[in-house]
Amino acid sequence: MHTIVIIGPGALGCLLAGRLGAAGRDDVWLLDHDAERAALLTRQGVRLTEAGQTSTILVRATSDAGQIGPAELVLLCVKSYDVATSLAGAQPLFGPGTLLVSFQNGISHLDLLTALPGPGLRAVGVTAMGATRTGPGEVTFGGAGLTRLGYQAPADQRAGQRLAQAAATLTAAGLQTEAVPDIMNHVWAKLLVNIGINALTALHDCANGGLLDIPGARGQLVAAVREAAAVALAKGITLPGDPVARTLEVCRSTATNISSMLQDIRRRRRTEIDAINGAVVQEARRLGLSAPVNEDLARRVRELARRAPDRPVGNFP
Ligand code: KPL
Repeated sequence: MHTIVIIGPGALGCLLAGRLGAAGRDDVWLLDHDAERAALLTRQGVRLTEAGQTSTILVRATSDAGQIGPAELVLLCVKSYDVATSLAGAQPLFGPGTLLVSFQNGISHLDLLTALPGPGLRAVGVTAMGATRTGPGEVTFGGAGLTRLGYQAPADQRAGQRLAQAAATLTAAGLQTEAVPDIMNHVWAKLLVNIGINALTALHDCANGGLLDIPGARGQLVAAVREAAAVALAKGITLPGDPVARTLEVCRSTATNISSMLQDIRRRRRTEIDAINGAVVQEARRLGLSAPVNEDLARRVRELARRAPDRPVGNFP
């Protein structure tokens, strides 16, 4: 039995904790910076709704990583801007044999992941699973999708085996997962979808599918994705298929979803704009390019977030 710690009880964190807890093969913990919520999660467990059926899975939650001690596998499921603080608070979990897999939107946290003190093995996860948090410890599993894990730089055989084991553990818990050698291509492929959808749904205050119908929105989406794809190509990233077609397809397949950025704006929470469109602008600069469309989107979302307290709060799940 291994110790597995999920950091962050958001939608993905609760889904992973619920599924790994239900599999019953490992000692599963949730690490939450909020001690009161951690106590609530330990009392009530994780409530996972799938295909209309809700099950409760008991997991142990704590705000004190010292209570858990060194873990074999740590899954970091916090927002990109919380990565540094979360890693600092999680140090007691890390030893030379600990594998950390970090799941965030965007790319701004990737350098931090390698630079900050932490575990011996550090990988990145990209998931296509759909999960929505409906309350503390409550999550609805909206759709199965492949999860990919990989190292940012080529790894040795032992590191490769550890990643394959982690993928097997998640797959055995019913979450189809693969270890891949080209994770950065997948990180960028997902980034481009978020580039095309998140900021624009926040600015137009619409569900993902709305971008296909609102006059002008589709053109803005195409311009933002094309511009970011040029940055990706200049960086040597290989994109699977046409990123514009893929983003439009995600608008269709998630037509009624409220994007995470629009949810953040409506809930008056910090957005991930700096990790998504803002990060592409930075990356473009590093490469001697410019990204005016994404720069403009990032500026407008930051402005919207500043004005958000005065806006009426719309309906959202
Ligand atoms: O990942 C998403 C997000 O909202 O952050 C998309 C794919 C846009 C789905 O809503």
